[in-house]
Amino acid sequence: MASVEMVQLNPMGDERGSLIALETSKNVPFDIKRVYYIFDTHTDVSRGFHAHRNLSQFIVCISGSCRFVTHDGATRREHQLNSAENGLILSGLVWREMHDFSPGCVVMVLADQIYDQEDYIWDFEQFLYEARQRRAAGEC
Ligand code: T46
Repeated sequence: MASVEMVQLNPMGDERGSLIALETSKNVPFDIKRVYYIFDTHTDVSRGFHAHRNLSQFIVCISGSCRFVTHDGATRREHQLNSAENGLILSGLVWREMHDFSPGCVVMVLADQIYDQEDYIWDFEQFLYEARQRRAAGEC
């Protein structure tokens, strides 16, 4: 089942500032096996341009902003990631691209699988083909 969902996170603030906790089963809907973060991206480049066959991710732009594009095989969506108080949850077969990085943008990603190069689909037509196959099989 492919799914793309933007969620609001609740900061626990006091006079010193803000803090957001991400916890499995509380606001992260999977067991976290890997965390990575994307930073120092040049503002004139785009990233991603692939899908994953078996991966769920929780994506938070913790500083700066970028434009995140998703495609679930039927619908293309654009998401402005510009707040540490928003999380983008992707699961199932979802194409993703990242564009328009601001200077100093930091994107943190929690994932339910360890890194596996074999999980990537780099070709958009192949992605659409596999997404259609899954839909025909009633998987999404
Ligand atoms: C995604 C978006 C948001 C690793 O060694 N371990 C890792 O866990 C990852 C994610 C990457 N790498 C290596 C592989 C490449 O040599 O780091 C290099 C850059 O990775 P990649 O080209 O996949 O980065 P992005 O920014 O295009 O995409 C990444 C994730 O791969 C992807 O799953 O959803 O961030």
